[in-house]
Amino acid sequence: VMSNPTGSDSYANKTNVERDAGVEWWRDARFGMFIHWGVYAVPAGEYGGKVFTGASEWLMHQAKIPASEYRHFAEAFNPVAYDPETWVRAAVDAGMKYLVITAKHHDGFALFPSKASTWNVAEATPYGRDLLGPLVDACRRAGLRIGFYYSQAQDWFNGGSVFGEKWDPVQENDFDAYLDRVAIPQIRELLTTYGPDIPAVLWWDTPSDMTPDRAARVDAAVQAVAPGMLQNDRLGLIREQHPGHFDTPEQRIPANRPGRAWETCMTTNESWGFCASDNAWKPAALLIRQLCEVVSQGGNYLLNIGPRADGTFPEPSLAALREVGDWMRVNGEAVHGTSAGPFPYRLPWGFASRRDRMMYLMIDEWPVGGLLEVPLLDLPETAQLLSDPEAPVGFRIVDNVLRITLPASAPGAAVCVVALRFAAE
Ligand code: JFZ
Repeated sequence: VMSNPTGSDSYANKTNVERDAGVEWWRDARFGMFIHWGVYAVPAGEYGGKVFTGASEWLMHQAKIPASEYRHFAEAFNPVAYDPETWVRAAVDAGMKYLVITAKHHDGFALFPSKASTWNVAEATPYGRDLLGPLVDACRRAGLRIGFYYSQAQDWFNGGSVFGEKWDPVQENDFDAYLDRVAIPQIRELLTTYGPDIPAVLWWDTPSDMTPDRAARVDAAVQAVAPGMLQNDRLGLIREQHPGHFDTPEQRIPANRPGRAWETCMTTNESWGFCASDNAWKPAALLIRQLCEVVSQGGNYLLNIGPRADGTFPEPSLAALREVGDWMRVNGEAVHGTSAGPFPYRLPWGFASRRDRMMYLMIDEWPVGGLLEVPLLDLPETAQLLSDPEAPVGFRIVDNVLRITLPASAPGAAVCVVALRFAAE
């Protein structure tokens, strides 16, 4: 229980099994969609005739735009083409099991109606109504879990924390007053408006100015309405006492850490929010390889989309999602419900995951002549290529190494999965 970080029920005193209670669905999911959406999709990384590269959701900060100017982007934010069913279908078809959306990012703009600040979609935009509710409903219908990203500390518009130098008088505010006036009431709104299991996750971020005391205050507000709420490690609590339920190594894939849940978030190009000048789209084959590597090390992969201001996904990210989905329909059993494979590092040919008696070899570098060497001493009962179950696959143990004989050349460009089934113990 996070509200009592120093008591006997503190995180530090819990076993890994206790720590994981409530996290099982999340671990089994393995693959989710991150969505960064807000009024920053209107300027899309451009201001005053200047193009800003990097994270477009940071434009207000990068270009030092005063709140009185920045609010004009909200007047142009009218996502009439927003159709949450389409978003959810894209996620489900890609093999994703959950979705995390920016309820409020660092620019302080809320995608939901809020009594705590008029800087929200219902009051500051011509669209004039909630964006989260319809998405929650679409997720529910599709059996997708939905989590909320909430920038609890940084808020450049409502008097919260500012990274580096301030540039607007609205930022000269008492941080504790901001927490009480905006952050905590909005968190309560998010936890009480959409139903008992919504959100499924709270995704905190960049806890600058969040002392452990302040973090405990925010957490107490969470626990009061949603005890046990699944949270990431970016609230700002003292790590040894309660680091949240999962780590969030960002844009990077760490080595195997059994016992501790974690999630790597990645962008489909280089920005999180929609950025008109960013054409550095990652090929689907790379996204698939990253997913495999994360899963092989026991983590979750949260793949980000930055929707346009009109409410649609950029075509290149839709194309990537479709390709990932094609791969997942064939190979998804190597991802969903699996845990880390036995190798805490990359093998010359790729990665491995496992579930019960199954082990999945995820091959991204086809071995010369199709001769795959796996440092294992157990002989499987069966070995099968998921993309071509009829293809002959030989296996035997030679010199303490499991040798698998595959077709001489790779059947396709993307990661190819060999499923091994071992005898019951
Ligand atoms: C944060 C945000 O500032 C950013 O806009 C985006 O929402 C991203 C998902 O999270 O940026 C970070 C947070 C943590 C690290 C790097 C960027 N980190 O731990 O390296």
